[in-house]
Amino acid sequence: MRVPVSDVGLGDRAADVLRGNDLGSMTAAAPRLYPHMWSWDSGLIAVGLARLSVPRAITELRTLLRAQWSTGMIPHIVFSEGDGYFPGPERWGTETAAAAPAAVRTSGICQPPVHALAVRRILDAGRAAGGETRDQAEASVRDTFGSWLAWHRWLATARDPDRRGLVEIHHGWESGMDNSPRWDRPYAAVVPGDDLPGFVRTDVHHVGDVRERPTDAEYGRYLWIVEQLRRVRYDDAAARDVVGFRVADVFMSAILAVASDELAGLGDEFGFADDAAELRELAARFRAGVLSTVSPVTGLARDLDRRSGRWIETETIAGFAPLFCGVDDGSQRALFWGERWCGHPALAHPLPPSVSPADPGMRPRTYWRGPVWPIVSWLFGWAFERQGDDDGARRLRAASLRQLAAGDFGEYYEPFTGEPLGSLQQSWTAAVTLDWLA
Ligand code: 9WN
Repeated sequence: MRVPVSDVGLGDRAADVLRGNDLGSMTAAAPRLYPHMWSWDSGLIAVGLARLSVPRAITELRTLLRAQWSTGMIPHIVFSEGDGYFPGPERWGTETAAAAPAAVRTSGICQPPVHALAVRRILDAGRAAGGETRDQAEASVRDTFGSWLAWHRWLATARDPDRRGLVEIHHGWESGMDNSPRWDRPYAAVVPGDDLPGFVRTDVHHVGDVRERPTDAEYGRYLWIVEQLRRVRYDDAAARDVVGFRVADVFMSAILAVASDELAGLGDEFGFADDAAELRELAARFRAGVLSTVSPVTGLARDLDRRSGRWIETETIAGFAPLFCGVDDGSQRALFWGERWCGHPALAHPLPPSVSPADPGMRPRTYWRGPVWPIVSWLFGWAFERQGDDDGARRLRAASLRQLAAGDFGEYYEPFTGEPLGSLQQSWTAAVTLDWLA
């Protein structure tokens, strides 16, 4: 029995958050700020749902797959009927894209491929429950395996055309770490045209302090890229030519590597041996790609700006991509727990902030420029457990549950005070809490 008595109430509250944000067959990422389904959120939400109801977790992923494009891409937003989020479906205008689904409204870019981690978790939970639930979980793996494979293949071709083992992104939103300092230099080269249609932000109304969110100048660049992509109807090849932001994202590449291993394992079990072999090759290629980016000076992995050809030297959590995907020789693990990161003496909890607390540019309250994101801590805990580092996984779990104990389920947390920031009742924060408590 792993659940301490004091955490029982926390599990109930986390379940309430997921129920409260449930829109029927999809879960809103957050009650007000994000009233739609987001791709990587839904993967982690499904991990949490698997602890509450395996059939509901299966539904979540099926809803996401209904929005998959014919190219294999899984879009980063699947729009619900709700409104209040900008940019909404009209601004994205993906109905002109040949590959977009007809029946569902989506954005035109992607997010990190964490989904195979959820598929495995759902299968394990289904098998543990047994009976009809087990049958449903196994049938859903069999039915959806080809769709997940198509998603990974699309990333490995359209987004790694020269087979470097690094996923290229065309928008900071694709990384899931929107305004990380990783993207400052590439974004500096994105200059919105005079013909950028005007816009009114809604996000700033849903957080306590607008300074926690990206600036208006940042938003102008974000929307200019949407405009560039919309004008070429989100065609993959044309996008590479016109888009002002093209970066090889090292952390997304590491996620693709581990998720491809997960999918390969499922392929072996369900009789898709050739596909499993292809996925293992893909995992090896992206692991090698991740390793090729490590800075000899800092020991951290780097993103590569494909437009300027320059390495991006920032001290962010993404630098631990090799540790995450299991190609670390031990030095990154030491760095991770050391004083520049989780071992920094001023931290409220020994958890990895989005930017090193020792970096003078770190901004403890601003989104991806400093705060601790519980889902990031969960991803590293998941990876450590998989690598047999039970002690590392246990430390992240224990510190995270202390951080989450008040039950606000913040989107992100101030690293030095532990204050919840951004949206509260954020679905994926509640979901990973449930997984930690299971
Ligand atoms: C843009 C939903 C998403 C997360 C991202 C996070 C934030 C959106 C936004 O919210 O991004 O996609 O409007 O700020 O950065 O990781 O998936 O929770």
